[in-house]
Amino acid sequence: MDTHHATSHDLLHDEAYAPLPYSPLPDHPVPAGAPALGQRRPLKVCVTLSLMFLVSLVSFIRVHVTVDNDGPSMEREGRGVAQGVSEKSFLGFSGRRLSYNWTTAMLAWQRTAFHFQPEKNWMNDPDGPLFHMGWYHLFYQYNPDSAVWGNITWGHAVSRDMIHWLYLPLAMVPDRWFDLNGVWTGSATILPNGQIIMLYTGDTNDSVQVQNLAYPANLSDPLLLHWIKYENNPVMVPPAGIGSDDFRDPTTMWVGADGNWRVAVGSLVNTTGIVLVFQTTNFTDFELFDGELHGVPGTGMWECVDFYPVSINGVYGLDTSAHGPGIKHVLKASMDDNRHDYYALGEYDPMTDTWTPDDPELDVGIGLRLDYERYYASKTFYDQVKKRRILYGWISEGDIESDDLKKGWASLQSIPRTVLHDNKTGTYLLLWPIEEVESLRTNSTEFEDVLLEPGSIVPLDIGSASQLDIVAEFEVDNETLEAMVEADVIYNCSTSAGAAGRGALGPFGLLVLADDTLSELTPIYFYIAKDTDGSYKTFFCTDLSRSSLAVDDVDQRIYGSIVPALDDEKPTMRVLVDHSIVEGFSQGGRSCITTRVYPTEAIYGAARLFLFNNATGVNVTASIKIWEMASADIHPYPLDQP
Ligand code: DQQ
Repeated sequence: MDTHHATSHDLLHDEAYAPLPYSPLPDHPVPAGAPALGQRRPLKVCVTLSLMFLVSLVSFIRVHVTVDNDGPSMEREGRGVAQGVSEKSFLGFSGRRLSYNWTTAMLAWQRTAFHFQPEKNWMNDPDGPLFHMGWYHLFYQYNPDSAVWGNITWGHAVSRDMIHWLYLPLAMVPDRWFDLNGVWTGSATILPNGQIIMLYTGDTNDSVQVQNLAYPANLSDPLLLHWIKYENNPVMVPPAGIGSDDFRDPTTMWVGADGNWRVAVGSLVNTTGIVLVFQTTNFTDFELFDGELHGVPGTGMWECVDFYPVSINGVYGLDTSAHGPGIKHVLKASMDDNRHDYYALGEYDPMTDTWTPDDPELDVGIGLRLDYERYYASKTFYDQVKKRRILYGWISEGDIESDDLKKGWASLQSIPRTVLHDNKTGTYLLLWPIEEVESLRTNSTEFEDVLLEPGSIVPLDIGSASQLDIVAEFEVDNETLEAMVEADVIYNCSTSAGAAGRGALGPFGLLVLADDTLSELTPIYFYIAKDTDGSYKTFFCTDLSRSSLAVDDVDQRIYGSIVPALDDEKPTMRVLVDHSIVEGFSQGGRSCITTRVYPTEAIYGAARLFLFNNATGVNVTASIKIWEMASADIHPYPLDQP
């Protein structure tokens, strides 16, 4: 492994500010010991962001005018909604469904190198993840026929490490009356005797959502190739008062205080999202409990509920049935109304089978999110080998459906994330890419103490930047910070002008998937707001408004949230770039932002990485380490070979 080191002195110098428009400065002598930063292109470039601001403003206005002219796209109904599940595609902003003139090479670049995706066609929710006889199994919502949602079956793949994958034949297809309109989402439970119980939602021949039981035909098959659907399915039907299309996505089961097994199912009453709980002793007969595990008025239908314990001070994950002192329970639900995954920490009472949030203001659907952009229908499982809880999430496309049909595939799974209780805040979870992804790290380059003056951009000459693992730490000049009386008290990532909007203490961070001329760039950044009482808020945001020149086809919004950066913490981020996906994690995984990015210029060898500071009033110092990432090995399992 090759590691380079550079310092701010290597990158910045007196000629830091270039004239507009952006034009890299001519090359300079490279200080002894510095990396070969200038070999591929000019070395020391630091330009004002004024141009960036103007260009952004123009494109920002253009995007918003488009929305105003044509009406918000979400008013139009797309795939899934009529069938009783949430919208499955990005509908575009214009409503005109214009398609950019993509070249084959542009579309080919969008396919990822180390994220799980099927060989072709449509995928959505992760289903029934589990570990069995040496293999991690992933099932997923899959359309074998097309790159759009429909004809939903269970795709199946196995992996030794959740990074390199082998595709297996379809696990379950819609072939019985109780799932004829789709083998929808479900979860696995491994019983103490090793039996595997799979509960899933079937959309029946009459479009009623029911819960079905399936189990492996041969438990001693490590690949779990064949699945038997229980003959007398369904095992749960919509109870009285519950709509036939508001009853879906059973969780992994857990053992209650009486020794019986429980399962939770998401539902809706009026506009209140709720979780129903059933109990069973034999996995074929289920009895509905009176009342609900929990519900939150006004949040709409809860899809893909997940319910699991976390250890308050532990470093390990917990089996789903664990409860007692030192344990909190996470309740997560996917909001059908806004298609975001919300979670809350709280107390599970095993005697009443109810759950109460620690903070009612941070309740499910109104408080914290697992991720602040494109991340939905997520599901955890307990990895009994490494004693950790692992989270998968469905990453949908942020381009229009006709583009997906052109490229022949749609959607990814996130890099699996470990889930831990954040002991420092006590209110957050920490989500972090599984350690196995680090096995793909190859050449690394490190830049220490890079000074980012207000209005500067610093190119990081690391070669092509389409597959990266980046770890960055920022330090804001403390004297200026302390002296500042007030700055942007009411900041909000989504309603801000994005990375082009200049404040006293932000934005600063990274530009990923940018080209040399900055015609396309995706900023992922911090923004600090300071109140008159001396308190700070740190925001972690990403700005898609200039991520692609294909403006009519792709999502161009600005996303993000507050992330607690505690007194002894500097703003830190980790970013995984893998072609059309960028996964960002700040403060050790307290806040995550996953975006889909579709550049037309910043692709292949033209994709670049920059540091920037667009604050007006503060110097920022950055230390950053960047690894190139190898591709994962993802191909069909050689079933015909011995
Ligand atoms: N996807 C499945 C449903 C679930 C939805 C259908 C969430 O079971 O509610 O493909 O994306």
